[in-house]
Amino acid sequence: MRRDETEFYEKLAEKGITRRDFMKYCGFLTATLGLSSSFVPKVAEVFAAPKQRPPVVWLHFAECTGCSESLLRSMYPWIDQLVLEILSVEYHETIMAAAGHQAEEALHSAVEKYKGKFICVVEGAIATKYNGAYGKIGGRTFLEIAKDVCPKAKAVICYGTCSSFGGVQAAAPNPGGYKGVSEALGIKTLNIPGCPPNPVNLIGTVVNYLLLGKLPALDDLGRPLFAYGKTIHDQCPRRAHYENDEFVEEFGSEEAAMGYCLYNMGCKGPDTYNNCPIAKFNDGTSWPIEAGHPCIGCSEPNFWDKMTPFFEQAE
Ligand code: FSX
Ligand code: SF4
Ligand code: F3S
Repeated sequence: MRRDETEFYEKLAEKGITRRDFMKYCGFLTATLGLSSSFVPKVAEVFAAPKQRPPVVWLHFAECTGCSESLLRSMYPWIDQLVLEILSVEYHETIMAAAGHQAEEALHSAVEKYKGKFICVVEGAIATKYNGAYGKIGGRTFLEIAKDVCPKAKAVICYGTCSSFGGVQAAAPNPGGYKGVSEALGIKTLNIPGCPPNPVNLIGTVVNYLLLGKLPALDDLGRPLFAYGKTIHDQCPRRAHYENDEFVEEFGSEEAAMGYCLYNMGCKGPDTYNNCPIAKFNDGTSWPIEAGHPCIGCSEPNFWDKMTPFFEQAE
């Protein structure tokens, strides 16, 4: 084992994480990426013996910060360690110590130093009406900051529905003219929607990039196909209750088995592309439909307008 790899496993051990736990996570990540299990050791190596750590500038615009929280807290308590192992986060308002002018300076110098090389991760939507007056940081509008930073990045990853498609602040009547980054700037972005998105899909995207040297294949809305290639309904275990004869028999009739499905409660699973049934949240504990709540379509464009009322089906 290489020395840096030994150090990596020692660091994990200090956090109470065994090599076995780590390999289990790598297996989960490999399966999420749609790669065969022979890739598990290679995925582990991306973390344990990184050959490169791409610099990252992480921007926040109009949002609730649930996206960062989902990444840094809820899943595996040590996921933050893994993220910092493979990425060199140069600027991130939520986790950095700098504030005020110091923070502005940190952003400016990171962008100049890594021009053309850094990955820009964006959370939150951009106000476009009235020259972007609805959202400012340090006297500059979100629009000005995004126009300055995003074109200098090697790739722009929109993490969450807000930066991908506009999200809650773009809901009608949308007085600030909020838009997702791609639409606001007229650039191509890689989108990882969800409100919040699932951290495994961001980590999977980065691991794909480090392992295979390219970003994953995307659909026409810029979403990685490994995560957004199927609808929630395509993968929903509640379907089994009315599509499997044994369950139907157990329930007494197909109609009774259908009652287990949340469609009549307004479930938007048939119109929503995401991998929640497989990836789940909170260390694989559960996800909305498993917990008894219909899918509200939180990863689809304009879901606040298109998917409401959440608890009714459209006529
Ligand atoms: Fe939006 Fe994220 Fe929902 Fe919140 O940054 S996707 S409101 S979980 O925080 O952008
Ligand atoms: Fe489809 Fe929703 Fe019913 Fe699951 S609960 S089978 S996603 S309609
Ligand atoms: Fe969102 Fe539906 Fe998944 S509400 S979290 S896309 S189950």
